[in-house]
Amino acid sequence: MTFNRRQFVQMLILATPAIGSFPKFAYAQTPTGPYSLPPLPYAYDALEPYIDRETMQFHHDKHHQAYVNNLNSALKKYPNLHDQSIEQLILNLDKLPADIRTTVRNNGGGDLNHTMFWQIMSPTGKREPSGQLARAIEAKFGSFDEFKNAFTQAGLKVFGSGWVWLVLDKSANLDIMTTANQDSPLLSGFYPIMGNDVWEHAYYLKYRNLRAEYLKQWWNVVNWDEVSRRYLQAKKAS
Ligand code: MN3
Repeated sequence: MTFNRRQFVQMLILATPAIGSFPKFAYAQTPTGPYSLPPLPYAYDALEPYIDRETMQFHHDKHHQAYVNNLNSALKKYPNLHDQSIEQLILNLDKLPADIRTTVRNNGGGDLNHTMFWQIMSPTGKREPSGQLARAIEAKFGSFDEFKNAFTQAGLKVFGSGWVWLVLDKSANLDIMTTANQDSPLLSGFYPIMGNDVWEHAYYLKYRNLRAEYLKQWWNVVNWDEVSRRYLQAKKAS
């Protein structure tokens, strides 16, 4: 399994001549550099009572902004990389100048992950998946509740800072995975359909040390229309 996934990523990278055209698998095109902080698609307090205004302000304006700033500052001396999307940078990490690899992994990952995170939450909308995504989740996990439970348990088990994900593999199969720090699932050949941030900065002001409660309440703000859109596009590209 691991070998196959590695091979797959290698294939993606080899198929990307000198950081050229973007691999088909990772369809999503974020803007090229220098990068900027995307505006939050709703008000800071829109996700209350589940995620509070202060957390959103700090998380978006301070934490996410810092990832963007660090990424731009690392790329400053490499103008030849400024036409790259963040997905391209992440998928081509091994080809980047050695002195910026870790910064791009952490801060490019941070920017990419958070840009998705704001979009896959919303104050309104359906609170469970429908259509093809709902059927795929049921086929893989048994039921939506079993999926939620498995995702929540995986999120609880992340030691330290990281993310829990629903991903799509190269054969268009869904799976749950976790990553440390700001690592994107793209690094290991999976496409992130949705992810929850389990860094303490995502929940500590409101939930303190109770990550389980945060993970449970987070289901109240998932934007299933956007998650479905990501699933269908990735599935088409896989
Ligand atoms: Mn975060």
